[in-house]
Amino acid sequence: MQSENVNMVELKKTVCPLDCPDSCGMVAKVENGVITSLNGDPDHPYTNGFLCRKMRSYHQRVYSEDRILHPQVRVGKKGQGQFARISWDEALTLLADKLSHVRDTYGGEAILPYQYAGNMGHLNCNAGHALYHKLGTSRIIETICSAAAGAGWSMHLDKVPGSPPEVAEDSKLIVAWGINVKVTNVHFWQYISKARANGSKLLVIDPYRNETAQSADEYLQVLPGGDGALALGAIKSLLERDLLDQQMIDEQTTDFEQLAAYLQATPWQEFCEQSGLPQQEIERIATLLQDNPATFIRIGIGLSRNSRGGMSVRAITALAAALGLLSGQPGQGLLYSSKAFSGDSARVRFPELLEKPTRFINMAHLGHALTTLKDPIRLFMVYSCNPLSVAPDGSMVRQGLLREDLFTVVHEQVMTPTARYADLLLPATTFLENRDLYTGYGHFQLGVVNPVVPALGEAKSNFQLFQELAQKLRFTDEAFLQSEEDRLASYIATIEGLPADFSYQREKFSGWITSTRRRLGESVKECWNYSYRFAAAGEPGIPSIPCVLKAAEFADKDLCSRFPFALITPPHMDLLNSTFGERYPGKNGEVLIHPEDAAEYDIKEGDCVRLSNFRGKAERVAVVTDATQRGLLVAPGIFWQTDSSGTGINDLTSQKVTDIGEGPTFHESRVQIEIM
Ligand SMILES: Nc1nc2c(c(=O)[nH]1)N[C@H]1C(S)=C(S)[C@@H](COP(=O)(O)OP(=O)(O)OC[C@H]3O[C@@H](n4cnc5c(=O)[nH]c(N)nc54)[C@H](O)[C@@H]3O)O[C@H]1N2
Ligand SMILES: Nc1nc2c(c(=O)[nH]1)N[C@H]1C(S)=C(S)[C@@H](COP(=O)(O)OP(=O)(O)OC[C@H]3O[C@@H](n4cnc5c(=O)[nH]c(N)nc54)[C@H](O)[C@@H]3O)O[C@H]1N2
Ligand code: SF4
Ligand SMILES: [Mo]
Repeated sequence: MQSENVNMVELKKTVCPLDCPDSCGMVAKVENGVITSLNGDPDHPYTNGFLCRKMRSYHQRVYSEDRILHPQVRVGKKGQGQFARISWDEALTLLADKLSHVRDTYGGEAILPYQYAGNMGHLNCNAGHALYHKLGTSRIIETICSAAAGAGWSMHLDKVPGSPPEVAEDSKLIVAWGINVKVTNVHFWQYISKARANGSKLLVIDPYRNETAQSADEYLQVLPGGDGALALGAIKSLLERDLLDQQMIDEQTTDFEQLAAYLQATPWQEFCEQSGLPQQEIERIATLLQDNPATFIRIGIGLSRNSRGGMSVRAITALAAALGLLSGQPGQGLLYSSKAFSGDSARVRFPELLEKPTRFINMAHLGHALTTLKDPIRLFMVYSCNPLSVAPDGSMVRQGLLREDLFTVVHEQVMTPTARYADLLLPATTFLENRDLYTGYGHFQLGVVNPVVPALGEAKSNFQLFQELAQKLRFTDEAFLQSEEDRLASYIATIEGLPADFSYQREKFSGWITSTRRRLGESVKECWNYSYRFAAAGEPGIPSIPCVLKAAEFADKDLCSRFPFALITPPHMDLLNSTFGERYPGKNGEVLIHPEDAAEYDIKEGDCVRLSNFRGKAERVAVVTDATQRGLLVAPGIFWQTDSSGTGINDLTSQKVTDIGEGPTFHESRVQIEIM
């Protein structure tokens, strides 16, 4: 911490807590106890002084009238958002009684905790698990974001960390594959810029010409879900032309011959049909990659949010391995997630408190869990998450939240669409009021921060809430007696990736720790003693080698004839998933439609349109553009459900899951479109 005038103005360091690969270092200016500005930390090696525009004004959110600052109980009908203030003691007593009652009457599994990464701090993100384990609640499988991509990566690369992003600075070709760097990973752009200043090219592979593609040297328009076919087609092309380095493959990988046999035996037609690209185009991309040994592939999570998502990631890692991009030469890289640090999650989640195993519920199946699940959920407890907006099949989630026999608890900062359905609403702190530990998944830095300002109103951090609730329930296990410092110290002691001389001392710690798991100038084989495996033993029914798959909902003839458009729902520049939705009241967002489709449906730029399918409907404003392809609608951003429409984009998405990892398929819905 630096100080200019100790009593009046302070500059305090913190870290952005949002679910974003950049995990920025920030500097908050505090004047007379009030935060007056937020900037990127110039000392942070990845942030380099720059913050995205969403976060530069976050302090306004902290002090805004939208903040929930006191515990409240519902007084109106479910979903109306009418509440009456109560004290914390009343709130904790009510909640402790409800939890005990539900557990004693229906069993612990009738309680469903639901949290995600509204706050990525290790302390607060995992704050509820100890209590849930102790109560024997149902447990969620945390699939909603990267389960498919993660499963795809680990099938072939196990725990191998991604390449450091700064390696891309020396690349000659950077591939942004299913990632909208300019929107979702803005700090990676600095390396792209530097590389391009030295003659490097940027290739974007995406179903629509997103913000990043518009600034790229080359854009390749793939069919949604067609990436596996493209990546495998590229290997096939190199194989057929005998352009692969067999010696490198023998030294650094295993089982290539199995993949080669499959590729040789499979006709080109399959690769072309599924990717939507002619053979010559796939061959041209293969040649481009082969001609640029210094290639860095940045894999996004976007390409994994469909029925073939895990396979797409698998196939791209296979292409990278076949090209020798795991060799560690300058500019060579493959990054999906940095996996820079890994700690023992038991130190923050305490699975040992669970007396006997309890049922798991996939986050993607929330609609089902709240409506038709046998042995129903009676108490639903949400924190760091806005499931009514972000979970797939939103109309089923809403039906569940309307159940009179469901008691819903929401711990929130602002009145989200989910919070409006709470029976008990609890005020949450923001990261600027918290102490926590953050590690990024797009870079290799770790930071521990103190609160920048004290908690506003009666807001409590997740950690504080659950510790106090445990006290109310008279739980005396060590986990519930720990202070923030106890838990942080216990967890940090298990983190891999910290320098050997690192010591955690609360008062002295500030700044950034760079992971020792950063691979520079070494191959994956040399660094991790790991050979890339082209064939991996997966679950039953999962092919061991990457292969071409056909789509599920997108190719369902029954659905295609009723719902002629494919829909993908990628992120928006000004939102972070649904966070910041309160800044855009009444806004439904836009939908991109190709000019020829628009002409056929007589849709003009700016028309209000209704997208619908058998799950539900959502309203958007039409943008007529050839940035998208024929037959594909693109609806960026999870804007909050508006009072007028009552629905959001996830009313259209399905509870179907990905090929591996059980992830949601946010980018694979069939819909129809009409003018309103
Ligand atoms: N501004 C902003 N930043 C964010 C977020 C946000 O909401 N807003 N969300 C954050 C979170 S939680 C996450 S997980 C990350 C996600 O960020 P990304 O990894 O970028 O993933 P997505 O955002 O789902 O989609 C990125 C791109 O994938 C494309 N895509 C969709 N389907 C396919 C496909 O089948 N193939 C290919 N090649 N491309 C496809 C989309 O069109 C989009 O351009 O971003 C984080 N950062
Ligand atoms: N259609 C579609 N749906 C998607 C996606 C998509 O691309 N398309 N992306 C998916 C992805 S990748 C993700 S990760 C999920 C994310 O979904 P969520 O995890 O729900 O993330 P957010 O929408 O950012 O909402 C987080 C909420 O937590 C609150 N919050 C923040 N910090 C704290 C805290 O410390 N304590 C408490 N109690 N609350 C806090 C915020 O105010 C905010 O309302 O959405 C998924 N949904
Ligand atoms: S949302 Fe991402 S880019 Fe923006 S400040 Fe946070 S970590 Fe940085
Ligand atoms: Mo995510």
